[in-house]
Amino acid sequence: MKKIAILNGPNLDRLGKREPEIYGSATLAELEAALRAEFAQKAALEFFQSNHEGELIDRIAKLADSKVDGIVINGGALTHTSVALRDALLGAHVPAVEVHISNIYKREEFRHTSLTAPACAAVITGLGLEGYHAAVRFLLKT
Ligand code: CA2
Repeated sequence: MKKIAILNGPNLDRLGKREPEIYGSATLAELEAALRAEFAQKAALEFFQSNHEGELIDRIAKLADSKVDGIVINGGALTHTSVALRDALLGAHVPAVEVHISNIYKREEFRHTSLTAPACAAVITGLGLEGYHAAVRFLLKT
């Protein structure tokens, strides 16, 4: 069974608790439950959220060492700022899909640039939480 890690960056622990008009009303725990329900028997899912850039980088390195099969990453605002996160993904040599709940291209201009996207096989933006499901489905087929 393939092992897929789902990583969420800064402030995504607030999902469902603030700004439902942008990010919806489901919590991160509900997202995890929905993914576990869809992929039970199909994938071994591992979840990690951190508000700290270094913790995300450390986790990516550990996942690479443990030969994870794929990474789904919503880097939150680090997407737009973090060369270090991009380097961690590039160095991991693990297929990754970047997910954004909102459509970053319909929002402020500073969100239109993703530093991490070039380190990923694909980017899904604006599908809401369905983007995470689509990302796992894709990674299971690669
Ligand atoms: O649309 C996305 O998924 C984002 O990655 C979310 C980031 C934002 O900085 C990116 O530009 C796009 C922000 C995550 C904050 O999430 C919250 C969720 C609920 C309440 C407050 C923040």
